[in-house]
Amino acid sequence: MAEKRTRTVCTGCHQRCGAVVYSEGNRIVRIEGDKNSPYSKGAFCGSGITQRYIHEDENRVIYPLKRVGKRGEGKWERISWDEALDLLESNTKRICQEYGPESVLVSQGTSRTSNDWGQRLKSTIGNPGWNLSPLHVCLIPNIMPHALTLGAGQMQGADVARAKTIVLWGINPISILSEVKAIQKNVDENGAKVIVVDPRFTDMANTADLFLQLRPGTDGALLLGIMHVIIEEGLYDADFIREWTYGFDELKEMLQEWTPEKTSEVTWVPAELIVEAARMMGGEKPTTIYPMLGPSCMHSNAVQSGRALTCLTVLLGPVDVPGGFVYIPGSGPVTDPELTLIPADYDFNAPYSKLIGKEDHPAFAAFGNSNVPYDTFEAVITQKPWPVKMIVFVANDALNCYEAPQKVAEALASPNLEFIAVKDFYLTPTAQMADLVLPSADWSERDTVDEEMFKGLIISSPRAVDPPGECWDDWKFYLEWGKRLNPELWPWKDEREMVLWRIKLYHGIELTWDEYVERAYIPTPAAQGALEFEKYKTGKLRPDGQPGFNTATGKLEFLCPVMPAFGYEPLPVYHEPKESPLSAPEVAKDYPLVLTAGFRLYSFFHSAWTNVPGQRELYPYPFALVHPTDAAKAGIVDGDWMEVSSPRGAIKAKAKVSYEIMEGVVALPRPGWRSACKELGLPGYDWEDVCINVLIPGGGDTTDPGFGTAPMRSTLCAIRKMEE
Ligand SMILES: Nc1nc2c(c(=O)[nH]1)N[C@H]1C(S)=C(S)[C@@H](COP(=O)(O)OP(=O)(O)OC[C@H]3O[C@@H](n4cnc5c(=O)[nH]c(N)nc54)[C@H](O)[C@@H]3O)O[C@H]1N2
Ligand SMILES: Nc1nc2c(c(=O)[nH]1)N[C@H]1C(S)=C(S)[C@@H](COP(=O)(O)OP(=O)(O)OC[C@H]3O[C@@H](n4cnc5c(=O)[nH]c(N)nc54)[C@H](O)[C@@H]3O)O[C@H]1N2
Ligand code: SF4
Ligand SMILES: [Mo]
Repeated sequence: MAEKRTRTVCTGCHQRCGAVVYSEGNRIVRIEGDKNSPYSKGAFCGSGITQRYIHEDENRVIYPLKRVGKRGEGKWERISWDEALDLLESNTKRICQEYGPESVLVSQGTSRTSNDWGQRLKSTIGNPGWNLSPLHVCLIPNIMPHALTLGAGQMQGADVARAKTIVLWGINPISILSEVKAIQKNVDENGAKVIVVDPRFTDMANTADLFLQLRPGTDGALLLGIMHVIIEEGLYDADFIREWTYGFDELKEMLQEWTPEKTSEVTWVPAELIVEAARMMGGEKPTTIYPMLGPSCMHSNAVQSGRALTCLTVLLGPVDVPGGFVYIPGSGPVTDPELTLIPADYDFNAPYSKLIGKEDHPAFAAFGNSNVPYDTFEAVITQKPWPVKMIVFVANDALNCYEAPQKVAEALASPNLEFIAVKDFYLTPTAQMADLVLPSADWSERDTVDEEMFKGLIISSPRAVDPPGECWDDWKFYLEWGKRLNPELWPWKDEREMVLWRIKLYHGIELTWDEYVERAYIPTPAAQGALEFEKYKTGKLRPDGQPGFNTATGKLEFLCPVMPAFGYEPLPVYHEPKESPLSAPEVAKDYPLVLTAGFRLYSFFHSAWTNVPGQRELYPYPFALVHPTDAAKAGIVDGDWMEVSSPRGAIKAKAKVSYEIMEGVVALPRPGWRSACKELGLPGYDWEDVCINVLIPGGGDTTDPGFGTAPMRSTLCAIRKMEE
């Protein structure tokens, strides 16, 4: 049989590596990295290669399944897509009519396949926005401070390839593999310095010039301490600060108390390292800071830590220079109103916007455009502020994703929730609670790709093989569901038409399908724009075309006058995490260790792929990183099963006793080890037994005030050896 070669894109994670898939008939025989990909340049990882396995995995759901027994009982009947769409259509229409569109929610996990088409579907229902998603903990708490301090609606803007000093702040090299290459090249060729700030000894810490190991959740304090030294030692550009920033004197005043000694007490970072870090950052400039989830996404003080981080970026300015913080117009999620059907002036905090939790967490409504997850699951149970009657989960294993899964489980089991659909590859813990399960095509089996806008390039992603059974692309699913609700809003014949229409809409480029596939990596106008610098001098950062920044004052804001509207101080004030040895000494008596839950592993994407032998081999069991001193105190040795508990509950994990984590801290990795791996004879585990979020509080005053961010990376826990 002739071998077919297809160049496409792996969407196994957000890297979007170029892939070359070789197939025979409908079987994948091997996969290679695409050397022509401008990002991955031929690199490819084990997770991407799992595609071969997933394509043929007999445990996949490959037909629509309807529940026939009681909810959660595991009795299913195969139905046709037509019947599945009938069920979706009738429930959507009935519930919208009886209770209003705000009673129908669509939930998505991390950005996977169809952010914008999902938005269009929600607008079609009449309930616009992201609806339900983990955006309260995933990177949007980074975007808000960037937008407010810097006037840049970006996650970050680190030009790591040209910086002289690179600060990797709470970022896992796993999540930025292609940029790691650029960093290494910069280090090797230009002698760039690297500073790593993380409670965990990451792979980049290994070769860094300076490694600051801090107590989780104290990033805000460390940032203030570093800024204190920078100002004290005059390591900033006074002209730039005078001309382009707002509130410097107030910041300076506030920083007075943040001496290296005080900062050290709070953060557990030695005072001399704080001084050294400040000198290194303020010395060889441009310095660029690259943050991810660590500092400002999963703490009760997340947003103010993010504010402090962006203030340090400003203090290390000028910004928008090669090697510094760079403004990339047009980057970020795709929100074109013509596609999402959300009007450009739609205000998610206005009375007409029906978002659960927005009164308590107005910043999340404004920047996350979503219902607050915990409050939403609670609303299912209490039916307040209004009943939630239907949730469709697309690429989201809610029981393994959100804080306090105990509450999620209660909601999913509640008869108040009249209809649950899950679209996934597998019968996940969440899918097992569904009324309808919908089979899904993975990247080698579909013609669509999302997120190309993030990279400023159009990347074509044709299918290499056909999906098994009746697995549908998520785009096709939205198209067919949308047609049932309002065909005028969904005029396309198929996904390919949607792809081409979208490219024309965003980029003004008209292509045929063959051209699109053939040209592969197509530069967009936005990609050209990224090469310009100091755009604030030429009015290119503001909608009114005036010089300055797109902030309330037109300047970079150390003092941010908009913050109080969201319930925060205008300066980046440090607040202790709400459950820490300092803020909750009573709790700390029983739970003396600080817990950070969720760092990424190479072989798994969130809860997925613990069934795949090549991936599971690397991390066969749920585990926790424990410092040797803490392990010894608890009589635990490497490989012991432990109970890790918090005031919310307990899970089990094997001890990985290692200096990788700092003393006094326990770190749990993200996956839930939910699936058995039959080839290796390794079990799957119930979420009640191993899901890290069992330990995390939800709702009430446990979260970041304006944002509703759950403190997944800074609470308290205890460890105890378990008998096998
Ligand atoms: N404690 C703690 N909790 C966390 C985190 C943490 O660090 N700590 N991280 C949080 C973050 S940042 C995020 S983004 C969330 C992510 O949470 P989720 O997005 O829910 O996690 P995943 O397991 O990636 O995805 C859910 C499901 O999508 C399925 N899937 C994969 N690709 C596709 C596809 O193309 N189509 C369809 N239909 N299904 C697909 C997978 O099989 C999986 O079951 O978790 C959050 N939860
Ligand atoms: N292989 C793989 N890749 C992934 C994912 C995956 O599940 N698997 N998930 C994807 C998703 S949705 C996201 S959002 C990104 C996340 O990407 P990252 O944020 O880069 O990855 P994490 O490992 O979640 O967290 C980054 C670092 O934060 C550290 N950390 C923990 N607590 C603290 C703290 O209090 N302060 C500081 N400064 N650091 C802390 C952790 O030790 C970790 O090294 O990864 C994406 N890429
Ligand atoms: S899973 Fe691996 S190969 Fe696929 S995009 Fe991510 S890093 Fe690239
Ligand atoms: Mo995420």
